[in-house]
Amino acid sequence: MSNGLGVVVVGDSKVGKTCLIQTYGTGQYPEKYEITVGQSYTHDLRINREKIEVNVHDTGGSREHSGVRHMIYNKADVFLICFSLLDRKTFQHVDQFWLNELRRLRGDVAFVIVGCKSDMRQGNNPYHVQKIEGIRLAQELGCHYYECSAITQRNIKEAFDKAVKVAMDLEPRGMKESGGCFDGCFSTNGKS
Ligand SMILES: Nc1nc2c(ncn2[C@@H]2O[C@H](COP(=O)(O)OP(=O)(O)OP(=O)(O)O)[C@@H](O)[C@H]2O)c(=O)[nH]1
Ligand SMILES: [Mg+2]
Repeated sequence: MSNGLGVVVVGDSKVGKTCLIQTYGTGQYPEKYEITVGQSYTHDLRINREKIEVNVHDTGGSREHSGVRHMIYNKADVFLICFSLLDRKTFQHVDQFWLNELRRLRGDVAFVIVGCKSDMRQGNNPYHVQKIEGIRLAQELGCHYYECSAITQRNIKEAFDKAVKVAMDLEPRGMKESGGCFDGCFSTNGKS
């Protein structure tokens, strides 16, 4: 593996991490679900005309893969913490489990929160997570927040670009410093 910039993607099992990464890399939505243990991909990104090599590391969300996952954490310059917009439990785990784990093992980490599967989210479903709830969590935690869909490709490049810029210190980590980037637009009131 080269010395590029490391983006490690974490979150509960089946929230959509692998589909997000593969759609980002290839533009193709994976046809079937396969559990991830650990997988890495290299992409070249252009930021301010500079070519940046980005190593994206996929991880498995299940507890049984935590050993492999913890080794991958050492490769991170920034984390994407993913949850499913269709499953409130996975949203609660963002800070209650994932951020705790990252801080315990890596200290003061840079991260971006990503709500996956926005194509299926319903405004009147109490199990689904609404945009304002994601924004509020990002405001509390002082990070950027994106809602993405691997099916429609909505916001995927934007989320990865932002993570890379945060890792390179080209942009603040989020809300506390800058007003925050929520779902691809700058706003502090939840509207887009
Ligand atoms: N509607 C919708 N479904 C999605 C989306 N992304 C993923 N899925 C579905 O969600 C399931 C899990 O997707 P994965 O990307 O494999 O989930 P994962 O988070 O990588 O899961 P683990 O590897 O087990 O940790 C699959 O059946 C996907 O087809 C999306 O953007 N929209
Ligand atoms: Mg996976």
